[in-house]
Amino acid sequence: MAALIKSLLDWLRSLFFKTELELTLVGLQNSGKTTLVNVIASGQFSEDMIPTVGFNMRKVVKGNVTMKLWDIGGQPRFRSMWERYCRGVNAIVFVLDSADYEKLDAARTELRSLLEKPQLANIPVLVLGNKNDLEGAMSVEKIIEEMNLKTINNREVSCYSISAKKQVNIDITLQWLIKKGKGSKNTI
Ligand SMILES: Nc1nc2c(ncn2[C@@H]2O[C@H](COP(=O)(O)OP(=O)(O)OP(=O)(O)O)[C@@H](O)[C@H]2O)c(=O)[nH]1
Ligand SMILES: [Mg+2]
Repeated sequence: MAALIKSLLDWLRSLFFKTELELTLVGLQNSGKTTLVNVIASGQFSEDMIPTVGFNMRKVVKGNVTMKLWDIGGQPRFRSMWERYCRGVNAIVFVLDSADYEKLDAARTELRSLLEKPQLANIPVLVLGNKNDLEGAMSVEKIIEEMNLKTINNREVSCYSISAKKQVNIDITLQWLIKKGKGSKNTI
């Protein structure tokens, strides 16, 4: 009964309240950031992707939720831009290719140096181990260990294993993200 009342209240609230949130996707090149944005925006997966030059901004409206997604290029020459685009957002999404062991060291270093920036203090971080459809992809536990996520403090950190290609765990990813917009940026 309590669950029923809660879902009824959530539904009523959704009629009156709009959630706006601003998110930035970072992570090394080829990890699947643009693919994920496309999947969130339109459910479309494409094998033939062009590396992002600079950044893209996509505005996505899902029901009463409006998301502004900043998708930044992951090649080394664009990484110095990451911090600027992460300032003031509701959450930072760090996308990792969970089957690419060769780039793991670089991914760990880049995440660490980004989170050291004083301007980004306290912004929640969601680490997404993408491409879990590939053989040998790391589990969430392995990603937490390899990316030293337990040593990150003073901010909320979560980690999911996803596949943008097969649309695995995109729902829980969106739920997590949408919650970050609640409270701070709700408008009637
Ligand atoms: N198997 C598999 N391939 C994926 C998945 N997500 C993305 N890819 C592929 O990974 C490649 C790179 O994807 P992009 O979305 O361009 O990667 P990106 O992180 O935006 O790369 P940059 O823009 O260079 O930073 C493409 O060939 C995608 O089709 C996934 O979940 N599984
Ligand atoms: Mg891209």
